[in-house]
Amino acid sequence: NLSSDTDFSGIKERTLIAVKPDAVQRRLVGEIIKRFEQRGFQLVGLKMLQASDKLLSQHYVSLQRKAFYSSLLYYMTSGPVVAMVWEGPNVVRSSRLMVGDTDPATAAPGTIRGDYCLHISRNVVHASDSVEGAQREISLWFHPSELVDWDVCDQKNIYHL
Ligand code: IDP
Repeated sequence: NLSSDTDFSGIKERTLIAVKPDAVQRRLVGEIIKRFEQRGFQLVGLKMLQASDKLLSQHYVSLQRKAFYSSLLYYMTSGPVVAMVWEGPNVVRSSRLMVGDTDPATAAPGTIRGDYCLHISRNVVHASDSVEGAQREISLWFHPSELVDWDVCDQKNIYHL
């Protein structure tokens, strides 16, 4: 019985995933989307945008005193980003595991960073690191009207309810 060892209470949990400018340039958008789709998560928001300094300064507010902060903003504004909201049980924790360590040098093979990049300052993807952080980031990047609440028709094949 799956439900005895896994907590599926947060089926409607959501996270912000962003394909960073290096990954857009390297045509990795489809590859990154594919991994979340194939895992069984549900796409509820998707857009391409040129992120502003204002948005990024709010997004990375906790990093403002870091030495790499200005180069991080330069990187993140160097080209378009594809921002997505994915939904599903434990999506925040699972997507962090799928994305891998912040530093690609220690990201496990099989993770997105472990498979597609080499340097911490060009690490291809963002994933929210907590449920509260995800809610904060989703509200920064998306207007509520841009998120689509829809039913997956074969949900019983993915979740044990
Ligand atoms: P995370 O993206 O894995 O959550 P954070 O510590 O929140 O990691 O850092 C945000 C982003 O800032 C990283 O994904 C990376 O792009 C960049 N970053 C973090 N640490 C460094 C560093 O030491 N040098 C350069 N860039 C860094």
